[in-house]
Amino acid sequence: MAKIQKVLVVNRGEIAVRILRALADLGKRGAVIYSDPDRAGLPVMLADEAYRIGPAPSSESYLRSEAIIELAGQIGADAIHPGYGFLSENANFARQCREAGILFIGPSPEAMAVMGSKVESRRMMMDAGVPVVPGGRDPLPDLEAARQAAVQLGYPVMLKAASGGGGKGMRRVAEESELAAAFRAARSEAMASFGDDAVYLEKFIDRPRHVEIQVLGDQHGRVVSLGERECSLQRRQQKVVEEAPSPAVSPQLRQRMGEAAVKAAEAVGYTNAGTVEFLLDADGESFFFLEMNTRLQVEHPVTEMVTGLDLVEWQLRIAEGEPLPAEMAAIEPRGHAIEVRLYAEDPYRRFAPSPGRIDVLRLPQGPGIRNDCGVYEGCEVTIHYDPMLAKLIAWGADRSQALRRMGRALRELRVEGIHTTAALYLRLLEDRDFVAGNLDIGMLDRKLAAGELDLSDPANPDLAPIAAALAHFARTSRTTASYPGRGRRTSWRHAARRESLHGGGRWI
Ligand code: MV4
Repeated sequence: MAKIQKVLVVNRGEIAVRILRALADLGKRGAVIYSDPDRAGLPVMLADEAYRIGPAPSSESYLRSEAIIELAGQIGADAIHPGYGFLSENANFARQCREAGILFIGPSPEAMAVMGSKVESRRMMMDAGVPVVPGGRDPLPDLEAARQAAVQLGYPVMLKAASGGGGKGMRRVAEESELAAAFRAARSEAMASFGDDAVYLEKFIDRPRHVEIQVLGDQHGRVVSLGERECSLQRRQQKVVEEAPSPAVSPQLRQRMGEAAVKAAEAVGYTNAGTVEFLLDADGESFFFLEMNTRLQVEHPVTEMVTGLDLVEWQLRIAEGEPLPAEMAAIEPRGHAIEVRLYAEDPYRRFAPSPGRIDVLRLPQGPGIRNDCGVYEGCEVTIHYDPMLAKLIAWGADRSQALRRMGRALRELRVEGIHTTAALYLRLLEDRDFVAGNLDIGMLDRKLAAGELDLSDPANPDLAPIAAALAHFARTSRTTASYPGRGRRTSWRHAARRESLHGGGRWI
C-alpha cells in the first residue's frame, strides 16, 4: 500500500494539535478544518494548510461529513484523521470515506457498527468467550420478561438501552417495586436518545473500577494489548484523571485483561487503535466487558508514556498496511504516568462553564512533564465546544514520583482570565484515598457531594485567615465594587473566593 502523503485532520483543540505533531514527525503534510470561532486557534497556526468549514455549531462545521470528504478530495488528502468525538465513531462516515477513496484512520465501518450497538457487541463478546456483565443477551419484550430476568439475576439490577452507550437510558433498580416505573422511564429515555426503545437487563456492579485496555490491530490479523489505563476518577461520567498502570492491576490480572481485550478485538476483525472498557469488580479479580471505543482516546498519552510508543504514528502506519512487530505484544509498562484534564470550568461554582480570554498562560515544564494543549496565551475560549483546554501528563519511575511531579506541574501552572479545574487536582493529590490508589467510579462524586475535597489552597494554610476575613467582608458588605485589576464584573465575593486560592503572591 502507498504511503500517506497528506492527512486532513477533522477535529479541533488539543487533539488536532496532537495529530498535526505526529504528522510533522513523520514528514507528512497536515491539513485542518476550522469553524469561524476557531479561525485563530492553535491547530490553524500549526497546520500546513487550513480550511474554513462553517460557522460555530458542530452540525454546520465539524460534523459536515459530505463537505469534509469533498474538501479532502479537492486538496488531495489521502486520508482523514477524525480524532475523538465529532465523526470519529460514525460508521457511516467511515463508509463514505471508503466510497470516496479516502483512507479513514480507524477501524473498518463494520467493526465500528458492531461496537456501536450495546446488545450486538455484548452478544458478540459472549460468543467469543469475553466476560461480560451477567445479564440478558437480547432486549426485553415486556415488563413481565424484565420481572423474571431480574429475579433470576438478583437485585439490584441495571436497565440499559440496547442501542445506547454513555449512560443514557440507564436505570439502577434496587427492588421489584421500582421495576415497572424504571422500565417505562428507561424505555422512553432510550427512545428519546437513540430512536430505539429496546432495553435489556444487567446485574448491577457495586463500586467497580473503570479499567480499560489499549489495543492495536494491524491489517494482517495481529492484535496486541498495550496494557491498561485506570479511569475511575470521573465526575458525572466525565473522566478527570487517568493513569497507567492501574494501582489495582497485578501483572497476572494485566495478562488476563489483555487477553480478553485482544479476543474482543479479534472477534470483530478490529484494525487500528481501539480501547476495550471493563468494569473491574470490587473483589479486584473479576472484570466485565462494558464497551469498545473505536477511536483514539483523550487519555492515550498515559499509555504512550509507559510504553514509549507514539500511538498516532502507529495509527498511520497501520493505515498504510504496515504489520505490527511481534515484539510489541511483549511490552510491559515502564514507570507510571498520570494525566489530568484541564477544563475551562469553575470548580468553586459547581463546575460552571468559564469561557473568556486567556490573559496569562504559563505551562509547566521540566523532567517527566508533558502538556497536550490546544490553547495559547491571548486566545479566546468559547462556549461552543467541549470545555477541555489541555491535558497535563506526568511520568515517574513509580507512582509516587509521578504524583509528586504532577503536584509540581500544577503548582507551576498559571492560567489567568478564565477559571480551570486545576485547583481540584491539587486537592486530589492530597486525598488519602487517591494517594493510596483506592478508587472506584463513584469516589469523586461522593467526595464532592460530601464537601470532602475542600478547595482552599492546601499548600498555603496561612492564607486561610485572610480568606476567611475576605469571605466575611463579602457576606456582610452590600457593595459589588470591582476588585482592583480584575475587571468590572468581578465582585468582592468573587475576590474572596479567589483569595482563598492565592499562593505566594500568585494566582492559581
Ligand atoms: C454499569 C455500572 C454498574 N453496573 N453497569 C456508565 C456508562 C456506561 N457506559 C456504563 N456505565 C455503567 N454501567 C452495571 N451493570 C456502572 C456504570 C457507571 C460507570 C461506568 C464506567 C465509568 C464510570 C461510571 C460512572 C457511573 C456508572
